[in-house]
Amino acid sequence: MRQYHQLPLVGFLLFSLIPSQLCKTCEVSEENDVHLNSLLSTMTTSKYTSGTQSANVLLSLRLVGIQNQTLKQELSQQVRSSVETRESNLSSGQLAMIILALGACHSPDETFIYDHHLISHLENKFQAEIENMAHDGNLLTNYYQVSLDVLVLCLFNGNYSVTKVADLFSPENKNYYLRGHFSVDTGAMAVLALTCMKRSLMNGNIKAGEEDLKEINNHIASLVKKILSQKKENGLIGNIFSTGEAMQALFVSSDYYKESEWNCQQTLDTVLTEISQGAFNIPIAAAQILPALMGKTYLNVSKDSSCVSGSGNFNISSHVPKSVTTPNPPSTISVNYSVVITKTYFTTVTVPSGSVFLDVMEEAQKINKTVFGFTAEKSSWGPYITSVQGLKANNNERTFWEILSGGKPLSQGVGNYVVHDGESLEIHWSKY
Ligand code: B12
Ligand SMILES: *[C@@H]1O[C@H](CO)[C@@H](O)[C@H](O)[C@H]1NC(C)=O
Ligand SMILES: *[C@@H]1O[C@H](CO)[C@@H](O)[C@H](O)[C@H]1NC(C)=O
Ligand SMILES: *[C@@H]1O[C@H](CO)[C@@H](O)[C@H](O)[C@H]1NC(C)=O
Ligand SMILES: *[C@@H]1O[C@H](CO)[C@@H](O)[C@H](O)[C@H]1NC(C)=O
Ligand SMILES: *[C@@H]1O[C@H](CO)[C@@H](O)[C@H](O)[C@H]1NC(C)=O
Ligand SMILES: *[C@@H]1O[C@H](CO)[C@@H](O)[C@H](O)[C@H]1NC(C)=O
Ligand SMILES: *[C@@H]1O[C@H](CO)[C@@H](O)[C@H](O)[C@H]1NC(C)=O
Repeated sequence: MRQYHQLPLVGFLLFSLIPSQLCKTCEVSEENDVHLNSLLSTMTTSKYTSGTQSANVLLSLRLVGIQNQTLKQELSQQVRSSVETRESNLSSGQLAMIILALGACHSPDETFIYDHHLISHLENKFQAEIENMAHDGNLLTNYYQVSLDVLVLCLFNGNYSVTKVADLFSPENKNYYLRGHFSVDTGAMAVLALTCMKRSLMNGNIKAGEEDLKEINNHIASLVKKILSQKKENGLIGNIFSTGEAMQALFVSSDYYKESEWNCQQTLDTVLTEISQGAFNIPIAAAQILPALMGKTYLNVSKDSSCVSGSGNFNISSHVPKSVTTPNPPSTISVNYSVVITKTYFTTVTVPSGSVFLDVMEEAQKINKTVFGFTAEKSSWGPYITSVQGLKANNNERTFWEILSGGKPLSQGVGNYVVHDGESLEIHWSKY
């Protein structure tokens, strides 16, 4: 039971650091701290293959003040080399996330940002997004990334037009919606960006008309309402993977809702239960939930804060709760796999138990390459399906390959979703 000795420290830190107006009743209690250790252990033991993934994790570790220098050095090195090898190919949001991670606190990485003119590169990439939007109503990427852009330009004193941003972020814009549903992740990132702008305006750091401030206030109010409307019975907001970002948005916007409208403790309890069931078993998922659990938000990024004297000065335990294994699972399972374009193509695929969606796709591809052939790209969340039967997803046309089970969209990607015997899996040519 040695690994539990640091628990009271974390409880104490959380209690003393979360300002009371933020999240009054949210406190990770002692017996639950082991769940935070499992998040840290996921981030510590993973192999990092994408710059964005490393940046998300580095940002998270720096925000909560994790002390593992070796890990932070490694991540910082990967993030910097992703800039050096492919700066011009990074999307606007990828570059924004990289700047956020490198500049999260006062460290030598800050020099890298300025030596490589990353802020002015971001200004240009953001400008290109706006121009594409004016041209055909679509961004080069998505609203989540443009929100990241604005957040970073705001935090790092980049140049942007407040009026243009205020217009762009109108809550009625279709880009907040994916597949006809309000995207909580996107709305939350927009609230963080707008709140940063609002604070800069109020501090006099940037100048803008009275009208702009009013518009920004209205946008925040409306987005907060939409985020809260996605609150589920168990306290999750959107789904489990958007909840951390929604919590961050709600922390910084407490003036826009009544205390009775959000039970933070209930949300926190459900998240902790999900953590213990292994829901955040990939590093980027762990990275996106951790700051909120420690009462931190991306607005706490500051070049004035020290990288070494962090708050989460606790020991990482490698102890991970064992997941319950079902007794004698069948050694192979069969699923029905379909590709749906306008016509449906299907087959039965047999895979070892414990296989993921991607394994099924690979088996099907062996059966008939013409019908089930596909391509995937590595991304920060794992493999992303880019084409099936040669038909490619396209941002400008808002098309993508959607994955479903039993007719319901999955909330994990093909590399992580573990399939079950008798399941009906589908990959659908869809629009978002
Ligand atoms: C925008 C978005 C999309 C867009 C991406 C295209 C576009 N126009 O940008 C669309 C709508 C197509 C999409 C699709 C899917 N998405 Co999505 N998406 C997002 C969102 C809101 C922002 C991503 C982003 O730009 N990040 C910032 C940039 C800087 O990072 P990036 O790594 O360069 O971003 C790229 C990848 O994230 C990739 N991507 C987007 N979604 C997903 C999902 C998976 C599993 C993978 C591997 C990659 C991937 O597209 C981004 C742009 O190129 C995130 C929210 C979040 N919290 O991250 C969800 C999110 C990543 N998506 C998610 C999911 C589940 C999916 C789908 C699997 C849904 C489905 N049932 O089909 C599919 C992917 C299927 C496939 N083909 O492999 C989950 C992932 C959870 C998890 N544990 O894996 C998230 C976290 C949303 C959530 N709260 O549930 N998505
Ligand atoms: C720090 O991170 C490294 C990986 O970079 C890992 O090998 C090591 O165990 C971590 N240290 C602790 C105390 O967790
Ligand atoms: C950028 O992407 C293009 C097309 O994907 C590729 O040909 C080129 O080599 C890439 N450049 C860099 C610097 O990564
Ligand atoms: C700032 O950006 C605006 C356009 O958004 C541009 O007109 C202006 O010249 C820029 N100012 C500086 C100092 O770069
Ligand atoms: C984080 O930011 C909030 C305001 O957004 C502030 O009240 C709080 O003091 C900050 N916390 C730390 C530890 O910097
Ligand atoms: C972490 O663990 C080491 C060895 O177990 C101990 O010496 C150290 O004091 C601990 N640090 C904290 C902050 O608990
Ligand atoms: C598999 O799925 C297809 C398409 O949904 C359906 O028509 C077919 O009946 C299913 N086959 C089995 C064996 O369930
Ligand atoms: C693959 O499926 C298509 C369409 O059902 C069929 O025409 C073709 O002969 C199949 N190819 C092989 C190698 O089975």
